[in-house]
Amino acid sequence: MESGAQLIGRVNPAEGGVNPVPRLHSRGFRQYASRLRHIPPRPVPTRWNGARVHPVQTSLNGVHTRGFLWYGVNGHTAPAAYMARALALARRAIGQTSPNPVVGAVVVNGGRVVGEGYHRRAGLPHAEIEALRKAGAHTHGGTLYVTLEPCNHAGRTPPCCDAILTSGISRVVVAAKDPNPITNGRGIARLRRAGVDVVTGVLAREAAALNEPFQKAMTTGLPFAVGKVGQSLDGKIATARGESRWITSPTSRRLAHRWRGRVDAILVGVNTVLADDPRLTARGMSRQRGRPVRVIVDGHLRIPLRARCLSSHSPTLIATTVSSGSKRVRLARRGIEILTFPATRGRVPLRRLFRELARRGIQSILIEGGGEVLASAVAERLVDRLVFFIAPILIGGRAAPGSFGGTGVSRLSRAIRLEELTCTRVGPDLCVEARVVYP
Ligand code: AOF
Ligand code: ZN
Repeated sequence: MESGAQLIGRVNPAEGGVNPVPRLHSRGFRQYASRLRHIPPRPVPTRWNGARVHPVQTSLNGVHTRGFLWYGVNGHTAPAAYMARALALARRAIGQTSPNPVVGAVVVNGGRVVGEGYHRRAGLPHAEIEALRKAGAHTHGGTLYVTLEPCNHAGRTPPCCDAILTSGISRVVVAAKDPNPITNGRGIARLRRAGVDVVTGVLAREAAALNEPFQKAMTTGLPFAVGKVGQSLDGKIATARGESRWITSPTSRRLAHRWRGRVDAILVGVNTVLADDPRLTARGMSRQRGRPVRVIVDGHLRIPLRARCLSSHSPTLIATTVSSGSKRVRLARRGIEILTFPATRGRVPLRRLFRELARRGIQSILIEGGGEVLASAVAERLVDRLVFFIAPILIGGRAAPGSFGGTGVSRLSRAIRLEELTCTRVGPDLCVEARVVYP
């Protein structure tokens, strides 16, 4: 599944002059590429709803897919094509809707798109409502394509199922089930009971991938976390003297910066604040208010009061184990929120912190280092994906820190494995992205 890619965005030539041609010829990449080539095409129907259809190859959000999008002849368009449109609409709101999912919807009647819409922000109408409103009087007997199962509960907005039933829509095509326990199949069941023809599973994988943070938060109470590393080819994140700016190229850094625009929070350890003094903002990105939240893990409150991440641009949260002191008071006076946890082996218990963040509606986190925080987050099984920007330089030195600190694993059999590896060239650097598999 191209999941993390949805969250952090594929490396895309349109996004900051990234080299579009993967020039990697490592064994891993060759194996990956040949695996892709050997995926057998999925069986695609040649008829749908009485119309002859033919398969096409296409690319969704830069992710090459095959065999699932097909256009009909005789003026008919197959459901996956409308669903692809609904997914494209949903993508417009990535980074804007939390704690809600991104959702898109299209209303089709008589072979024509008569309305479309997407969920713009929590508290605003759901995607179906937007699309039905646009369709106006043309909903009767029509088909609604929606990327997430319609809700059947009154939350910040009334149940979408009610609006669908009143509108006279006769068929609803759903991509993915809503993982929210309050819906989870109930929306589909309600529509069916009322006599609506409900088709499920159209582009389900793509739709689920789009809302992986929402899915993880709903089902586990933890945010979806992506660890980002900028390192030399020999795995170092600074020299032995502590110099770390800059190892990777401006192109890589620009790309990484864009990802800040898509997550609910950016998390770093205090060592990164002391070494790099980053601002940790998503400058120039249109964002939901108060996002991304900056989270600093600082067990002993070592953060300098003049650190740039304490500026008022976006909210900052410090996770610590220090329960009193004048620094606490001064930080609090400046509006910095401090979360205090009982120390676990002298450190902030990250799992407890992550639970608290999810409780506050933070569903996606970009962990930007350093090596100690990343190692702890991986050791606590909190990291879902990793992205490495690897600069073609060697730093060396026994005392130079590596991208993962901590104590490491004692046996190779306990090594953390990475799956679904992709390698791309980003300017002069390599970008390796993968899913973390815990033993
Ligand atoms: C839909 N269409 O566009 C979205 C849905 O508080 P509310 O009323 O906004 O409800 C939020 C929940 O509704 C959210 O957790 C998810 O289960 C569902 N989101 N459902 O039918 C939409 N955004
Ligand atoms: Zn709804």
